[in-house]
Amino acid sequence: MFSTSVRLVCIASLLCGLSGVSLTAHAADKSPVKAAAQAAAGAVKVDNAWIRATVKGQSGTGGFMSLTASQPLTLVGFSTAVAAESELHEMAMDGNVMRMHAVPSLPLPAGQTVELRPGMDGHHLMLMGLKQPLKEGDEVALTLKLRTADGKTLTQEIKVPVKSGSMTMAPAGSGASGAQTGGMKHNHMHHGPMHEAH
Ligand SMILES: [Cu+2]
Repeated sequence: MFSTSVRLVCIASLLCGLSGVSLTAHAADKSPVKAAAQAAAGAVKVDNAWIRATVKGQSGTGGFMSLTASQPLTLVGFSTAVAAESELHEMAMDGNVMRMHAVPSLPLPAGQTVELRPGMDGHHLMLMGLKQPLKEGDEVALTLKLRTADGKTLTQEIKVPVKSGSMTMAPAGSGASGAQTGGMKHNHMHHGPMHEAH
């Protein structure tokens, strides 16, 4: 079981969506900010959203997306009917171990694309206590909770497709795996057992 107060260690990259080796700095792969023409949809533009599919017995998974706010906003959380608990998570190296931990919020500066992505120094939406398996082709309704610069709370409904764990944003670690991540194996995540460290 997951506990909100316990730091989780991501072994076998199953939970946190570590995929391949993603050492690139934020600036390096930041895509140009697209002209946010359609403002009507919501306070924040959501691109490339996906949730990692689960394997049998897996109770938590990650959600990833690019967020571009049209005004200064702070992502303060999210909710979804498919998970008992939802948190914003950040990945960080602790020695040679990749860990993820909850963060209270994530700033979304106006006009800048903030990527929630697998891998080192990335953030993700953490879905815990899943009430059902999530499989490729499913679609999950999420409600993003946002705070405006003047303290108002906004919510935004989005639909996020579920994709299999081997689907990555970064190049898969076929050639250059291992060394940079403390030797963790990057096998296809939907084949790996789930490990939970403490
Ligand atoms: Cu997480």
